[in-house]
Amino acid sequence: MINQEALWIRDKVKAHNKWFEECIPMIASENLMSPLAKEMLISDFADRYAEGLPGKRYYQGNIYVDQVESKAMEMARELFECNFADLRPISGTVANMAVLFAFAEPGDVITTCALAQGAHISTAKFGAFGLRAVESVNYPFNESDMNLDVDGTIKLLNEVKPKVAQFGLSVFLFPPPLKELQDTFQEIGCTVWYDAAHVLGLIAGGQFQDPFREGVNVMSSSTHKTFPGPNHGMLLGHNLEEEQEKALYRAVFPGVTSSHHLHAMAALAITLAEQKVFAKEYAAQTVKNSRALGEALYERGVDVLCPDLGFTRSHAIAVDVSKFGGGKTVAQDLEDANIICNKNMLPSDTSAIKPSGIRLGVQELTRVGMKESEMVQVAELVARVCNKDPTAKVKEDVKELKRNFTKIRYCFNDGEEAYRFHELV
Ligand code: DSN
Repeated sequence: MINQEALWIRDKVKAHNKWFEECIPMIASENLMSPLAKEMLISDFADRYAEGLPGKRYYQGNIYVDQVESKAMEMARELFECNFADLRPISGTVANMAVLFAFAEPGDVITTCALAQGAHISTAKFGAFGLRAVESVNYPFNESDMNLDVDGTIKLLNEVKPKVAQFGLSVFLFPPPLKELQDTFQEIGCTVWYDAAHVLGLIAGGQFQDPFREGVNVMSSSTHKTFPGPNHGMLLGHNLEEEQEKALYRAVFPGVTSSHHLHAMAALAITLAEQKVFAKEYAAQTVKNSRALGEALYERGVDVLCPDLGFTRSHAIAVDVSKFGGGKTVAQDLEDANIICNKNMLPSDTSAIKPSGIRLGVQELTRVGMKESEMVQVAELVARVCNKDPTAKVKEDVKELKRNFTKIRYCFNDGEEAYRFHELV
């Protein structure tokens, strides 16, 4: 027996699966989990509780949970070549809150980027930074190369002497110049915090930058963007003092989590095991694809930012679509053509509601096997929408292109259907 409401919900979710199979998904913060990782989400771990660290729990029943979590912590330390890992934050923002609670008191100064420069919402006064009541100060930023102004940043750091210097963006095109800032970090004795959410998979694969070898003390992250794991979070640290490690553990539990979504933690453990094998190849292809997409769009008269710098060194590109009606209009038109992306503020924008840009990420298209030649086809489809080709017509061509790219790659179940709905009844 199954009632109408349950059937209705199920049909909607199935319809979503089918729709995404026929879409070109380019939200830069999403990805597809491997089937092996997804299996963990419907395991009995989903129904259980664990509080505290493996071996020091407040509940019984965690014999296997402890083994999985300990192994996952070990794999995370190995993959990111660091000596601290905590896999309990249930999202990237929760990981960020844990860092704030561990390393800053209300009133402390934290340096960070501004939202219009691509910073994450949690760094805003109305986000997690505001909840912790820290005083945030923004770095000087060069719009032309979408990166920090090195001399200005050194000057600012010396002036405000932050307790914590925070880096990492949601429009994360180029690595921040950490090496150039390393001496200043040492001189002022600040904690260096890197929000790796967007680029975690690239770092795992040896692309973009190596934060722990460039002066970073603590890295917070979500685990489902370029790192193709579950919707979850993670903290990593290197050469922290014992008191700092304890402060992070305490901030995670009982600070900002109770139980920590054990099924997602197990899915993250599987993804770590897979990424030890596939991260290098996947990350390299992802970056090649985003640069190819930038080039092909630019050649078609679409204003991709930073042409002189090869558009990007990550999975994402930023595009100024003001001449085509602005980010809101173009993102909606693209959705009507089954191309999914988000409107995005560019540095010169003042309104988050009516921004002039869109952000395009290629990590999911790479995950289903697309390479540089397909990026040219995707660019052509995006350019046609920008130039007001009827969306219904473009949509048919989107479906045709996607038909050959519905299988998951760079994981142990290579070639299995990526958008499959697991039928239970
Ligand atoms: N807001 C997400 C993004 O799309 O970048 C990150 O949490």
